[in-house]
Amino acid sequence: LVLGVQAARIRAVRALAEAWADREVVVGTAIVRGGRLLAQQRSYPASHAGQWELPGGRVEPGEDEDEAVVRECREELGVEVRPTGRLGTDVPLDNGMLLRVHTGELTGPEEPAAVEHREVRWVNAAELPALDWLETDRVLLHSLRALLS
Ligand code: 9L3
Ligand code: MG
Repeated sequence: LVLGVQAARIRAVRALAEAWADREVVVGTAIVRGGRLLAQQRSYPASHAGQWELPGGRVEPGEDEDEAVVRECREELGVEVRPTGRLGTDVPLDNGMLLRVHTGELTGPEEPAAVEHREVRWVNAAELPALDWLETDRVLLHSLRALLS
């Protein structure tokens, strides 16, 4: 009986892990330069307009996460970024996907621009908590702050 219960537990944990691993990923990008993090202010949807987030978006079919980071930073900011690693934990999104944050550095001469956003801003560690972050991105503030110190 004990072994049966254990086996059932193991199956349940494995099923949960697989369901989690199957979730689609939205990448976020933590770009740091000179002790400041690049944040962008959303202009849509209305429910999130005015709130701040890390640049990024859905990983498209056939793309890996690094490629999604590079593409999203081009589309949203008009900059070239080199992905350098991962930051913090995955954050579950309301739509069933996972927000997964990568770190990156600017490699080109372009300055980030608010292409489809309201504003972009370089923020230091002290300014970080005062921004009205999306709830999902705010989860990562401790990790983001550590990146800046
Ligand atoms: N999202 C949350 N935090 C972020 C990003 C880039 C995205 N840093 C959420 C907002 C949307 C979904 O992920 O619900 C898809 O993002 P987008 O394609 O609207 O950027
Ligand atoms: Mg986006």
